[in-house]
Amino acid sequence: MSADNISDATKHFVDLRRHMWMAGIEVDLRRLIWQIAVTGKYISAKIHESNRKLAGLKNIYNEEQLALDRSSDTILRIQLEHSGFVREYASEELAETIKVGQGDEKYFVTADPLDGSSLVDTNLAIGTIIGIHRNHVPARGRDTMAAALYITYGPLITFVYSAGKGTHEFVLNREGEYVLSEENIMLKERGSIYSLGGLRRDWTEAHTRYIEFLEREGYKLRYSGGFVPDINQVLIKRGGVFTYPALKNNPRGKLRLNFELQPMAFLIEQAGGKATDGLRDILDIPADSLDQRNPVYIGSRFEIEKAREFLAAGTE
Ligand code: AFP
Repeated sequence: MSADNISDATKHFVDLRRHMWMAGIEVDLRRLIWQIAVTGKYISAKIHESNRKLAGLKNIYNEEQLALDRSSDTILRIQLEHSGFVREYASEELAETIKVGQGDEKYFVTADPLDGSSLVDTNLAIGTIIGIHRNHVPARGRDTMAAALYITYGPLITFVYSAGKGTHEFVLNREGEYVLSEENIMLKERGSIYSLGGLRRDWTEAHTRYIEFLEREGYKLRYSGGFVPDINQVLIKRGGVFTYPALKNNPRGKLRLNFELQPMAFLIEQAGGKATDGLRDILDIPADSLDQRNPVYIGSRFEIEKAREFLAAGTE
């Protein structure tokens, strides 16, 4: 489906299910994506419930935060068990991949059920990140990924998905429907914002030179500390870069390949952008373990190519 198919006047009447059907996405995959979208509403309800409790119990915040991560994971796992399309489930909250199907289902799902949960008390946006694979995980993303999506819980709840036919955004309306808001999102060649993880004092020289280059070019700093809203910003503003680099004391960076980086790389590539660890495309990196971490530079093409150049020069 091309961006011209649905005009601004009519797109608010196209809901997620109809969009996936019109785009010709395979029936089991679109049912699974729909099931996850519905699950987003339950997780959002849990966040609201938890926030009310937190208001009066700030001193036990850490325990409450853990409970919220865990309950989001449980909600998601139960929904996937009931979907009938998922064989195995891997979650940032679990040490191992678990079986949720009978053994003949088509899909393998990875999840960061509630990314950025340390931001709940500040009322900044947080999110759920999902990867849908055709084979076992851990895996090299380009070999196995069928779809990816994230949900943002912010002033609005938005749902961004790609099943390999572009990247599209939906907004949950007051009637509880996900309606199309941005179809076939395409990043520009370059953007004007940068989002920087890690402490500056821990950056490598090559990374520091890259950031100084962006600063000379006039990039504006935009970092919330939540991967989902930070990536969403690059996508919706049509460009820029998010990076969580290799650090001097931690060369693998912070973010997890299977749970965070692969799904976002899939969505950004489908939107015409790029994602790299500095040398390889994120989707080309073999995953050896579930908790594998990698550095990341993700966003519009110009900034990611520049990151590659600066990092390559740094190793010469
Ligand atoms: P939490 O889920 O513990 O809040 O971590 C969030 C996160 O994994 C990701 O959403 C951010 O991009 C990254 O951490 C922020 O890390 P710093 O706190 O080091 O900036």
